[in-house]
Amino acid sequence: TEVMAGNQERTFIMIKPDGVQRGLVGDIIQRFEKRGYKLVAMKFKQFDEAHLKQHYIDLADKPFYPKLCKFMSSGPVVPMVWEGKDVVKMGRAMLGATNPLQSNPGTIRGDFCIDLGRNICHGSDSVDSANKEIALWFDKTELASWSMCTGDNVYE
Ligand code: RTP
Repeated sequence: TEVMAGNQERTFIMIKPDGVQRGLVGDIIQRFEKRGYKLVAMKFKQFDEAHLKQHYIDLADKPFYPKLCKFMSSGPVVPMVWEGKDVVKMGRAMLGATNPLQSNPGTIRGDFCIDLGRNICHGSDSVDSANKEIALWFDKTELASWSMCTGDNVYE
């Protein structure tokens, strides 16, 4: 396997149906862009319940699994791949805690959410799950190869 440069870590971020319906797509994308991360792939599409069941397979034994998968397939979502240094951990920090009651103001959830089941975005919790999720949501040919025009201004 290829050796990845330190700034080529990738994460899977997804705007959920509630985030789309509330008109927060632009704001969420903008936060990742402004931070300096690179967009590698993105879709705008409604997916079926079977696909969401696969995405959340690790939660299959939780009581909220069926309603979560049903909600997530109730409207279009925006699955994305973002790339950059420590983007998995930083992505989670930018999203804020899963439960909005614990998400700090300034985070995406801390600024826009009230309810756990309507927390508007998803982010991979490890490099390992990021790789799995990216493979589930995107074909290799859908991952764009391009260079940002940031020169040496984002990374020293
Ligand atoms: P996500 O995958 O969406 O980024 O969230 P997470 O890892 O922070 O949280 P996880 O525990 O994996 O739960 C996934 C999503 O399920 C919903 N949830 N509902 N008790 C409940 O009703 C409950 N618990 C979790 C949340 O929308 C959470 O983001």
